[in-house]
Amino acid sequence: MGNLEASELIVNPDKSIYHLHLLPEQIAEDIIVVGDPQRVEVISNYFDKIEFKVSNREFVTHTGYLNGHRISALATGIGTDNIDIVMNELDALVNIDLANRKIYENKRSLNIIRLGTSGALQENIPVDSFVFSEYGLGLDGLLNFYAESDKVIDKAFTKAFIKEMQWDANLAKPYVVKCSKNLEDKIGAGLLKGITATASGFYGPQGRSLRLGLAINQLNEKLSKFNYQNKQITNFEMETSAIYGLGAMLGHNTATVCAIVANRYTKTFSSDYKATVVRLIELILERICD
Ligand code: R1P
Ligand code: URA
Repeated sequence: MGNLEASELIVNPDKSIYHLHLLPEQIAEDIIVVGDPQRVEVISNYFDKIEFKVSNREFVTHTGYLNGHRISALATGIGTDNIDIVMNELDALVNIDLANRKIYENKRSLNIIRLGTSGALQENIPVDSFVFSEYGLGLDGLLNFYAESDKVIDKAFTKAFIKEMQWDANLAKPYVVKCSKNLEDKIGAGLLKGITATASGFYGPQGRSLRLGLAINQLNEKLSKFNYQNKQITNFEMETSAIYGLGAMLGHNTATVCAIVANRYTKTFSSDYKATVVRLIELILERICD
């Protein structure tokens, strides 16, 4: 295999990777990813020692130690377009020799755990509760750009969803990818589990209408009624399907746990969602680092 060209693998003059601005030694094997850049400091405030703080654009990374366990917290910003950057560049940091522009023969796997905020689609999932994403249901279309997506998408599940929902052909083709079993076992115990729908926007793509009308009739009602092998679509957010899909294709372990800040059925929003996010961070840090 030839060297990766300058326009394809972009390395900054300081030898860091293009958007994340990170060097390979600046990330841990266990990485918590969050949408909100300010959440990174909320997480790293729990670290006993901080080794690196790096930021570029919305991509803020803090790496340090908690209970002797090396860990990174990294902000992805919002959306699967950002996840495409984050997952490919994290993978490049561990699986590509950036100096020689060559893919290493022996590949490394990262544990990538998303802690997000999310809107519940079911009446019985209250605000301020937590949901573990057993599956990511991509309504964003990102994975369809990759040849290897065929190997990681749950095709029967995806087909059933498209058929039952009578999915509009003008929208991106949906895809379903499962979380990693080892991370589900490590951090998912006792949590409500479900299918997380990843949307390509916060408003129209999640059935929200402020001044603009919606093209898809009763999207949320239909999603909440969908059932596949006794599994329901529990919640909406904007990153998980791409994290699961790219992680599976690149050989990394992935899982998402969300703090439910809105309930779309009861039309409620948390009165203090940041406190709920803090509780989620404490729970998951304990499960990763103890
Ligand atoms: C929308 O408000 C953002 O919040 C959710 C969505 O996925 C989207 O990124 O996650 P974060 O709280 O991690 O950003
Ligand atoms: N994040 C989302 O993407 N949707 C919500 O309803 C709440 C948080």
